Amino acid sequence: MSADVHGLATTLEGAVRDRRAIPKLTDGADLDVASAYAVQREVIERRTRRGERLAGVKMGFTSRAKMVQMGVDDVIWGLLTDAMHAESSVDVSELIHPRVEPEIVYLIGREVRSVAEAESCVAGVAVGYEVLDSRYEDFKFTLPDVIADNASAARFGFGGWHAPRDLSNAGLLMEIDGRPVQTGSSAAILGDPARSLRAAARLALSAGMRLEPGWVVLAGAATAAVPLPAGAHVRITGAGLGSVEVTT
Ligand code: OOG
Repeated sequence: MSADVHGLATTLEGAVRDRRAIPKLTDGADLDVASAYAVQREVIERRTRRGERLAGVKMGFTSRAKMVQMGVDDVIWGLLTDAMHAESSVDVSELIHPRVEPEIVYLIGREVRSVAEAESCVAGVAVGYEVLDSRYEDFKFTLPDVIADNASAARFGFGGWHAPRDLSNAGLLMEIDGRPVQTGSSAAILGDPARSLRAAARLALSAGMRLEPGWVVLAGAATAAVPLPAGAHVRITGAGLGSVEVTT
């Protein structure tokens, strides 16, 4: 691992602080997937040292629509902190060029000690949203770039919790200002978002972590992401899961 993990973490933090997109890291540095995860971890550890708490994980590139949109073809993860949890409004002036996408969200009720028990550790499911804000110019990146950038994670929210259930084919609708902008099915998430949950458990275990009680797992978008302007009212509805609304 020859990448300057600390220097690259500082570069990414600078983009967040200045709300200014930067050229992708691989333009100037040799970055493989392992070093990219080390950069991601460093940025998150700096946040937790400043008092933020880990709140869960997000999965990325779990759907064909997203892989095609972003030109990437591997499942990745990012780490969420409580400061990214947005409840019902997002101040887009704090972000660079935000996009929003619908999500299936799992609530972890019990520590996940193995991939096999992941589903039995779920306490609830909800429909949610994720606001992505790539720190790179034009949302253009390679796989190591987006991993280092915590899978573009910026803000997230979710609706009311429902009892765990089969989500292998739940319809999802995203509306902005009352206009439908994306429709899809949870089946687009690796065929069943439960697979994404198991992948999250596997990635956590291989990183020496465990999904913890109270954490959320964002299973990944079922549709492409759309630009999120100021003054917007977004509603995401999931069949049988109610809806979640967010204003900007
Ligand atoms: C990376 C994040 C991808 C998803 O749901 O696939 C992601 C990006 O597109 O900027 O969160």
